[in-house]
Amino acid sequence: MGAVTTRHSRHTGATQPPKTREWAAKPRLGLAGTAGGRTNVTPLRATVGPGFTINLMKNGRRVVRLAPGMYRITVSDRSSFHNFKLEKSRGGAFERTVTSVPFTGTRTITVRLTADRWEYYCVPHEGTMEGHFTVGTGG
Ligand SMILES: [Cu+2]
Repeated sequence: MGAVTTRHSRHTGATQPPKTREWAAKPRLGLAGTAGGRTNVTPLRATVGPGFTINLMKNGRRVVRLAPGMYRITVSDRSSFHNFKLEKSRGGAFERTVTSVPFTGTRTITVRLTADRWEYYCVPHEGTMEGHFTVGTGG
């Protein structure tokens, strides 16, 4: 996470020939979740129930803002009368019902979160069981 710097500041002596193909040749496309050709997947944890609660957490804190990228969301559904749905609420179309209402247990999805507004909610109780977060750079 954090800023990716492409500056080179290694000067460890004159014994090695200069590399000809380096970062400078790579266009920065702003692709989320990739840095140096590797894809980082950030784990998130979601809970729904017991009671009328729904949460999405990163490192134990409720998610308010995330950087664009790949995320692995583990949903712990602790109620047979709630479910968990993730949806992009602005800036694109995405809908994924991660757990069904009767289901209890754990489901994991891997998803690319792109910039703008997202929400998660329990379908039968949308309005009282929902959360929002923003995906974006900076801030
Ligand atoms: Cu519910």
